[in-house]
Amino acid sequence: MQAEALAFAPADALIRRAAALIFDVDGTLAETEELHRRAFNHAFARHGLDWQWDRVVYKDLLRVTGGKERMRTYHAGLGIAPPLSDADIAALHRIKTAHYAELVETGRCPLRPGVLELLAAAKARGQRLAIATTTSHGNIEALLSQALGTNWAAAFDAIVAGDDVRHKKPAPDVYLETLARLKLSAADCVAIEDSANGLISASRAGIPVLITRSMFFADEDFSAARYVLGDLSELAA
Ligand code: XBP
Ligand code: MG
Repeated sequence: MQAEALAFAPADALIRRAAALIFDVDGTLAETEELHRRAFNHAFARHGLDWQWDRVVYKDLLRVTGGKERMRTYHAGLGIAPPLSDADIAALHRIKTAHYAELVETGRCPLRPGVLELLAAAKARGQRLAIATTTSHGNIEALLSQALGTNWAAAFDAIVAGDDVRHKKPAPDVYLETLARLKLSAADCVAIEDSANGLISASRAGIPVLITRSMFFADEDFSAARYVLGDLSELAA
């Protein structure tokens, strides 16, 4: 076996012996955050706000999970006006989500390298698949119906989104709910993530984590993860 393959052999073993693979969505299945960022800016312009989140600002704001929470945090940081009402935030998020779906539906957000192959290999091994994400069911549908076809959900035994739980990542809620729906113990699963918040969330649920570095989190400290890969194509074919 080549030296680089040996370097990932343990990651392969962790993946292959899991009863279930639990996938994060944004940044893990696909590099969606750049489209989210553009969708936020579209919503701000449509709402008459002169906010424009460039990649530097957005990278910092990604420490806040949840689009609505992210906008509220940004506005609070401006400290220049009364806080946006919940109705304003909800209206902005509806515009943003609709535009995000349009961007995804143009096919501009393919699955990351190795994702399709791992999904197929896991199914072939009889492993179960699940999703544990902060984003909404609508955003998951837009992305995966485009990438996997309209029947994409049939491949997953549990799909838990941000609005299904009280507390978003880094709280463990979304992973605990996924384990409950799978009726599996944390040690029998592997979480595949791309962010520090996702790593903390899955770790608090007791689930071993494999990180794939994504566009906005390329330089994060993932020392608490079991393994860190560039992307899933580094796993054995
Ligand atoms: C990433 C998030 C989401 C997205 C934006 O979720 O934190 O908030 O950035 O989507 P994950 P929404 O990595 O857990 O998939 O605007 O729908 O929140
Ligand atoms: Mg993510």
